[in-house]
Amino acid sequence: MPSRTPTTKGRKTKTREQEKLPVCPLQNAAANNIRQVMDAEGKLTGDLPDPDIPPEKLLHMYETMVMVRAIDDRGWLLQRSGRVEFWIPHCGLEAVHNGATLAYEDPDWIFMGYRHPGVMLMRGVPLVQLFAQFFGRADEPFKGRRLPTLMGDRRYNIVPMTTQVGSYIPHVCGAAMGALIKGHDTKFLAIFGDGSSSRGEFHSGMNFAGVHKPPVVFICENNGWAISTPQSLQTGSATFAEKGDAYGVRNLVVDGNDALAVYSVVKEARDLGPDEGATLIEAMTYRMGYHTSSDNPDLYREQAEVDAWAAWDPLIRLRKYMERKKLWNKKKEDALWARCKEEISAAIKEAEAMDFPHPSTMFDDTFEEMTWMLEEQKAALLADLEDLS
Ligand SMILES: Cc1ncc(C[n+]2csc(CCOP(=O)(O)OP(=O)(O)O)c2C)c(N)n1
Repeated sequence: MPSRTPTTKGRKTKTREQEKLPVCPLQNAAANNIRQVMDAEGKLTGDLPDPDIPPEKLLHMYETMVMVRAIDDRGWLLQRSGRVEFWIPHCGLEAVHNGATLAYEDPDWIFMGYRHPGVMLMRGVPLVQLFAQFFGRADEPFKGRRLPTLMGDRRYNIVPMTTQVGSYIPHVCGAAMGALIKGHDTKFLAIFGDGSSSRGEFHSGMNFAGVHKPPVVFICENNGWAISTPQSLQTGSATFAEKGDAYGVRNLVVDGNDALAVYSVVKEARDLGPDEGATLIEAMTYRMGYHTSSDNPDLYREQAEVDAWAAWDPLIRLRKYMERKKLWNKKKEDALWARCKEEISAAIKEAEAMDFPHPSTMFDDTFEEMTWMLEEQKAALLADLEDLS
């Protein structure tokens, strides 16, 4: 785990009761009804069967997970050194979005959140395109006009998230319903955070899904926190998954740090027949890093909690599983990390050399024909820029 996990500085003294709390629910997965393939050491638990993913697919997923971790490490440094405006960390969340993407076929549509760069990489989006987005350069699908890590690309059937959390839950329902009505067999996946479950859109979407049965898998990535709001202040329910019961939506909780378990339950849900409808999967995981580069988690969470989750690192578990299968070893691991770092450096060099968008392009792509108000504002901006030059 990277060194930027919160320090102990300024922490409150814990009570004895807090000291004794089992802070990582994955330790008691069976008792908590959290579906698992492997334990912390990558050994089969006997709960879900080993999905026996073909080696080339498994390696593709693992290599992408490592790349995603390496991107997070570098992205943080780029933000701290002023080269990237903002950063949304995703360390610790690699198993959820990479495992889920592997369970989907390329023609399927994925509605992603802001902590899921592996969705793009698993689908074959070039690394330099990701960095062009992080650096706000003009030559990327959003023309340099979105916050770093708010990614997507319709050429790869990946829908970018709107910054309003949860707002895309009804959108995915509508898109899936459209496909169903047209008789397409395209499937849909949406990944959102636990904080989204407090939005009206979550409830509208679940109600729609229960009634109309669109082919959607909803993943509620429960990473413990929504900025500084813990699960206990987000919901009075024991799980986020069980909210599906109220709407007639099939639901379950999976170990979100177990890429094999995520793959298994998402694949099963994706492949359900047309009459079986949607599934709500709560992926139990943990945001190891800061909420964003503007956050300080030292102020609201305990280091003991972070440490307990570090023992369930999704990369280490999958690596140990692959070592047992004789698919992986230390030499390959070292070579992979070196390759990822090199490829990232090359992508940064290429992306930083690209042009920024012209400020006036902020008015483009809003209306087919620009309104008179926007025309006026654009003219005023151009005049100001002229004065400054
Ligand atoms: C509708 C809306 N309200 C508030 C915010 C501000 N905000 C940004 S991220 C965030 C927390 C979201 O938590 P969660 O859905 O659990 O996702 P996480 O960031 O933990 O991955 C909030 C409240 C927002 N983006 N959209």
